[in-house]
Amino acid sequence: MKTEIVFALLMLISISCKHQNKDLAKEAAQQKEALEQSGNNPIIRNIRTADPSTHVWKDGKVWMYTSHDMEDAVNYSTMDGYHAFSSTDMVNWTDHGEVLHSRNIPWGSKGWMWAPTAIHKNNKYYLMYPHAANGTKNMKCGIAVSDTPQGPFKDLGWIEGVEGQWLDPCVFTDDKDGKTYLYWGVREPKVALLEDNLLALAEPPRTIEYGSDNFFEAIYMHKRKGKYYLSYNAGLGGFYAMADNPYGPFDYKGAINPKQRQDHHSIIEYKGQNYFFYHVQDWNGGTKFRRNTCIEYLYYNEDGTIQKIYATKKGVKKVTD
Ligand code: FUB
Repeated sequence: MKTEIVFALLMLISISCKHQNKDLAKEAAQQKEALEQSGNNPIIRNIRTADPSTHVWKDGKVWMYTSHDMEDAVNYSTMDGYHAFSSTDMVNWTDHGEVLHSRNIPWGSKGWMWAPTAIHKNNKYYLMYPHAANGTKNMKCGIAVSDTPQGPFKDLGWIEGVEGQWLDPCVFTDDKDGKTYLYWGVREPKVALLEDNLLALAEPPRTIEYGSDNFFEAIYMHKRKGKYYLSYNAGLGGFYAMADNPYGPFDYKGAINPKQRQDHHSIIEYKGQNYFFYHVQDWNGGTKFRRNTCIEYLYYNEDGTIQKIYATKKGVKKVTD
């Protein structure tokens, strides 16, 4: 009799453990699913943001300038201004509001405020931006200045010699000699040294050799351990090439984030970790005209090449000091 009771008790314990294990597994799966759905990407949710240009300025914060997609957009013409955001932990972002609007650009059309780029130089903060000139769809490269990273930015006109159907400028200062270069172009990447005051090109533009023919738009330049990385959108995904100087020729390296509907991106190191900023088109009713900015970790291989990156809902974790 006693043995039967003990056996029955053991059976009960075993059944209850099995249930508990099942419950725990179910809970873990639910948590995983919830995390996937409500992870940290996209990082900005109060408005639609695209084309992130990201920087670590001298206040030690990450500053991000984005273009602004409208909720009812059916093309890119209604993008009418830039927003500035800052963060110290990659998860909590302060929206500093609109820092430049098309109404404040006397030479420009309403809307058409496309992918911006930014730089800190000569103790000022500058935005450079592709914008349609008055009454046309022809884009020029505007330049605006502010004493503070959060703006507002004041338009200073445009940079002569940088024009096109669209441009996607990227401004870059070489830490080797403090020289600043402007990269831009659609289907054909271009580069030119800028004057020290940034208001004009200091030389005729050069076409960049990058070892492939898949360049489309959204050029980006960054430097790490003496190597220059030219990255861009090739239509479906970001690709890159490396060189030992800012002009190239660059050595083609292939995809960063293959087969993904992403065009503009920027890359920074913050508190010892590398990050890839980009935008997606599929969040909460998103489209190619209603985009949202996201972040992923970026890792380099020993030889300096970049490991492939895939878009996640999870994004990146909060940085602690
Ligand atoms: O985001 C607005 C414009 O769309 C960009 O400047 C172009 O590259 C295109 O992606």
